[in-house]
Amino acid sequence: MNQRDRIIFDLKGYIVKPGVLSQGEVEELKEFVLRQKHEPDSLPPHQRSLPGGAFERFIDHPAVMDVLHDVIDSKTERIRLESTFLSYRQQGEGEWRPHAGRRTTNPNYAYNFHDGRIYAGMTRVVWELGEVLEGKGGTCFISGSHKANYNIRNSTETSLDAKDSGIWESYSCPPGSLVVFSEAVRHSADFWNNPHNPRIAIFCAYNHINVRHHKPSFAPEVIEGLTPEHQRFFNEVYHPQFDRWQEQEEQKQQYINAANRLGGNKIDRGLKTKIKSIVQRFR
Ligand SMILES: O=C(O)CCC(=O)C(=O)O
Repeated sequence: MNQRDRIIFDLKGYIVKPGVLSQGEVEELKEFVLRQKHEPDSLPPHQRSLPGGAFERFIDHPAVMDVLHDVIDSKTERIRLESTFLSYRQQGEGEWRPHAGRRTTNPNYAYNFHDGRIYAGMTRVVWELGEVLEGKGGTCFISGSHKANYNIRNSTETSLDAKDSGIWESYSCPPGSLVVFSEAVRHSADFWNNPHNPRIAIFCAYNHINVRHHKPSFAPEVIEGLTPEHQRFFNEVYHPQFDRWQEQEEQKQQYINAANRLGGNKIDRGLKTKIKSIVQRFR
């Protein structure tokens, strides 16, 4: 992320990156998710729901990882994708349901800043595949509320939550834009009111590999159909150091096998003793 985006994300709890995708990419993705919605049986089983099929390469799209590396963890192996869904709204559809907001120690979506960097928990990445007009149905935010000190969730000042309270923000953006927000910021869906097009948005919830907010609900065949690099985003909640131990164990075994093979050959006795002692040390 560039410094400007970092500052804005920290200040507001969300950023909008307009026009990240080309028109061709938007059309391809839109057509695909609408096919998943309307004719899933026309697709092979591993592509019938998100994150499968044409969406797969967007799991770790460079523009997404650029933000997540700065707000969740600098290492891709420590980032999980725990939920994806399509939000499709026609004119008039939607709801006003403010939620989250305020400082929280809940590790699922706590927002922290420490030692010069952001440590966000659950972070929503939204691919807006249609045009969004400000105040006409895009996600709404109370800017800065991820750091609010007063309890704005159960506030007696309920008027804060009214859409016309004057503290809610929204955005305009062209198709193919990215909206990224901390789940800790107070936000709400809205009623879609753009006469030109429906809302077609793909919502993704990323999190640190050590925590999870959502109950897992991905279709196993979809995850199995992804490449190993993408499957990694759907690992269980654990620390990736366990992967490294397993890798080290496997490597050790390979050395032992290679050394044993070598030791079986006709070679200098001194070298054989050396190999034996190395194998001994590995055990
Ligand atoms: O539908 C929207 O615009 C917002 C969805 C939402 O509230 C959420 O992802 O937590």
